[in-house]
Amino acid sequence: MEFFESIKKIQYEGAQSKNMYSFRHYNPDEIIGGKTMKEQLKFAMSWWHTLGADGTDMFGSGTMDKTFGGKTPMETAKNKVYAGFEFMNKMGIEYFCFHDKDLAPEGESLAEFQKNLDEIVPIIKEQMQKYNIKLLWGTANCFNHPRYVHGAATSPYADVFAYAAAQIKKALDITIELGAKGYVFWGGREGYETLLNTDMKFELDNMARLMKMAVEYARSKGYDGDFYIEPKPKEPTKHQYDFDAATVMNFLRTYGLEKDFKLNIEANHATLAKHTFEHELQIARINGAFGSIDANQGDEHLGWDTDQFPTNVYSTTYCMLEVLRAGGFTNGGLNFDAKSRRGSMTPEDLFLSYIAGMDSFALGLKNAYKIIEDGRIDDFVKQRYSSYKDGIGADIINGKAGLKELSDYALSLGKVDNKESARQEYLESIVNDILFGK
Ligand code: XLS
Ligand code: NI
Ligand code: NI
Repeated sequence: MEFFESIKKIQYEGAQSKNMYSFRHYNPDEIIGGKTMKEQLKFAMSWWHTLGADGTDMFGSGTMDKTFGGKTPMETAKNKVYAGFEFMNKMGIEYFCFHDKDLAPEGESLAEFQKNLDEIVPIIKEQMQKYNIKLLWGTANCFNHPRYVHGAATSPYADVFAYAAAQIKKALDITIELGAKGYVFWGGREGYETLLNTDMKFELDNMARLMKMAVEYARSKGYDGDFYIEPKPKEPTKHQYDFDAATVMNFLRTYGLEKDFKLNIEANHATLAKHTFEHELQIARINGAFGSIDANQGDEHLGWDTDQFPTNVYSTTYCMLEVLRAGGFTNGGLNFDAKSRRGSMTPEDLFLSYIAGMDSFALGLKNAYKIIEDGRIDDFVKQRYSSYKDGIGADIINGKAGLKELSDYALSLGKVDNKESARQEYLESIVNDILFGK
């Protein structure tokens, strides 16, 4: 059964093409920076948005049919597998990501949920082999159900902690079974509404405890992939514990988790934290924790996670600059944690949205590589810090000079007038020339 009959496999046609059902910039086999675009970008489909989100919002019901012809929850779950793989195959997407709850209905009990998953996972496995498609990462949805109203690992109630642990164990089993190299923790309800009822230290300790259990369990099963934390400052809780990349690094080091965990940076979460996407990526990179990316974009005018498909090419360029500087993806990739707008409700929109996102990242990759090749920006930054190469600067770096020596040195200087320009506009013009010049 074909679910997207009207659409054929999406091909690369080049920038001149007016066929919107083609890639104009993403040419999977073209080499950029020593690797094919396909290897550099490692695109992934998000199961939840693509096969689940039906346009429901706070003020209205769904505008899209995401049942894929299923008459029962299990039939729908099965059809989603076939529809999802048909979609990925037509898009030329080689990876996907899931929450446990995206794959199968929860049923009436945990046992039933696990039984349902056991029925669906073999079908996924078979489709993965058929299409040569891989799992980028798995995760457990420990935030939707009312039992998680006060948190999962950070719930004050031990039974809830145990339930979350059970979900995570099963999600890890599936992740390992499907051969992924990534497992994500996004703490949807791990945060607080008011400190008046919250023991923050206790909750953070427990959050770390559950992560440690996950690492121990997965390693004992031979899992050698990465664990990721996905920072987000707010939504759904008022204050999420994984606020931003820097906060998460501090958490990981406090609890000795930094060897097993890296970061999964989402563009829209950076926006909510009032950081740029590239800021969050750079924090991850300079801390040796660059892992994976949730590719989407937010809206500067709105205060929530709009999860739009990324089309801002400046943003994809600065993102890919960070990815290239980090040496590229290893176990991670670019997961489209993005959904078509509520008004873009046809199956065609799904394809058009992914094409837009993939082409925008292809442009970003090409631009980022050009910026590095051009070299003027890197040279400028290098030059800017060159006073630390020799003389007193080198003494500071090598630990030869302390406050006493620096004081003696400064007294000998006379006036220090700093008239070195930071050249921001010049640098921004270089970027524009590279992006839009011929
Ligand atoms: C929500 C998050 C979520 C994670 C996976 O804002 O982005 O979708 O990526 O649980
Ligand atoms: Ni995300
Ligand atoms: Ni998000």
